[in-house]
Amino acid sequence: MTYRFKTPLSWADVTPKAAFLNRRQLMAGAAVLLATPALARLSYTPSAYSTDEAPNTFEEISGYNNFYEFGTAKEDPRNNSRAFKPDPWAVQIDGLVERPGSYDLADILGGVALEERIYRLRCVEAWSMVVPWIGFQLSALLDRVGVQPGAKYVAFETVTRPEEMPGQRRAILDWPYREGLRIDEAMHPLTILATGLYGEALPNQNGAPIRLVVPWKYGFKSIKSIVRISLTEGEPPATWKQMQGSEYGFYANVNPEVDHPRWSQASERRVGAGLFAGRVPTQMFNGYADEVAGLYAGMDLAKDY
Ligand SMILES: Nc1nc2c(c(=O)[nH]1)N[C@H]1C(S)=C(S)[C@@H](COP(=O)(O)O)O[C@H]1N2
Ligand SMILES: [Mo]
Repeated sequence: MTYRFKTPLSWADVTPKAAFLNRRQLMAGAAVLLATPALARLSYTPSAYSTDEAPNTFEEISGYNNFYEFGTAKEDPRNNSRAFKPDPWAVQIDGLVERPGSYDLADILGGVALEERIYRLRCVEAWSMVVPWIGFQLSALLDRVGVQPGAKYVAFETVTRPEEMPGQRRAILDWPYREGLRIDEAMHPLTILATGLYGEALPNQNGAPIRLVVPWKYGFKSIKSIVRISLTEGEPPATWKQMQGSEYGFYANVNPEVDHPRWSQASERRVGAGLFAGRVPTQMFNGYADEVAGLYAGMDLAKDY
């Protein structure tokens, strides 16, 4: 990692590692932290939004990925992303905003407080993990650039760099990868932009240097390596919906009662859980129903999947 984050807190201001270790006396988590002391650490505070479930190991989180820009096999993103350069980085913010422009990542990070958010991640393919993200609420950034009253959606775009992303040299998807949220979903406190995990800058394969995380939705909504955020009036294009709209909707809320046309969504395989664990039941809104069910009051979730 060659780049540094500018944060309002210094490392001495918080004791995230101690807090982290106290919270989970798990040898697996501790071993990962202790095994990587050399890398630059980010300053952050713990969050009440974190789950108490045991996080997956760094090895699992950074070795089993979906990031088709680097290939479609789970090990491709790690193996094929070594030449990707997440620094320097800028995000264009435009559309229905008061202060549009190209924002350097350092500028964005200078105005936010990083938090650790330990979230469940549920892929539409019916596997899941628990990831200790480092990030900040998307709402903090949107408030800073000023959302105009007419904005009803937020659109996101991944970087286009076929020279660094071998998957983009093939027509696997309609590049660039695009995703979107309704404005109330984007402003929800659970919705974050992640810049790290396990206390360190994001590995390239996890969407360096900045990616979306929306924990109550299927993983494909959590778009990686973002270079553009646009506030729009109409529903923005979403890559998987455009590709196969009968299987992947705009909302993509985790829902054990609405099956994928080709497989059940009632249960999931927790990656790395071993032979004993088997499958665990999938929870409504991935376990975040108390926080987000109200966003969808009156909607038919089988129709607006
Ligand atoms: N740009 C981009 N973002 C992406 C994807 C992708 O292929 N390209 N895959 C999505 C899918 S399907 C999932 S499950 C998550 C996986 O995130 P992870 O590899 O960090 O676990 O990233 C999402 N974001
Ligand atoms: Mo996914």
